[in-house]
Amino acid sequence: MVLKIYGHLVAPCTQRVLAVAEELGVPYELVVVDYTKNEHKTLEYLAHQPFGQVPYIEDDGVEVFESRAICRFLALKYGGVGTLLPAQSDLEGTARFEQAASVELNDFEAPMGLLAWELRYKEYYGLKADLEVAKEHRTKAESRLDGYEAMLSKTRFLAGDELTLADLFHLPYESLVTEQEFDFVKPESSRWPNVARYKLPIYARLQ
Ligand SMILES: N[C@@H](CCC(=O)N[C@@H](CS)C(=O)NCC(=O)O)C(=O)O
Repeated sequence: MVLKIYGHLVAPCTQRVLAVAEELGVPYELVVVDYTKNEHKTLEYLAHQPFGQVPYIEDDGVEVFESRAICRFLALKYGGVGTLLPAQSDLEGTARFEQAASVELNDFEAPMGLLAWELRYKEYYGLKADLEVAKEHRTKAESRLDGYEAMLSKTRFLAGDELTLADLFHLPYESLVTEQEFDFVKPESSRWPNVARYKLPIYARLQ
């Protein structure tokens, strides 16, 4: 049976899973869970995703929720080991990968998720964006990019010189950083030239 991804196209965590399925070339069906209609809070849905969030997947009888766990599962199952995920025997590669994945979750997703909530998703719930709060999240996100710049001055991608899932995990916020005009469009004039250089091959995957 084809992989089923239960989620919503506008949800960053669903976009993350879709991007990785596309990268691995795995056929899938997107089953739309309309969270603007609270479909993710029904008892039936909660039996699959106990936090009432999207996405979760069902693949040959295996159910997984948490977007990054899903991506790891897909990479393990569909040929991503040795490319998007280091082989288990590669101790240093695994450590570098987990380091990069942790940076994405704690130093990128944390402020960007709050910024996205303020500027994009509040309106789905009939709430108004608070631009002062958004500014604080943006400042925090920018300060984290200084750390990215230091890491990316040493390696081409976050976990080394090859692209991994840790890089792809950043994809859902591409349109937000573009819309917010974060200063990493042109490597030659950016405050973070290595981040600017880094983002190009990753974001090219969205075209
Ligand atoms: N850590 C979870 C987060 C999932 C999550 O927060 N999903 C959001 C959409 S990106 C959601 O369902 N929000 C609606 C809600 O929490 O009610 C993951 O990575 O899958």
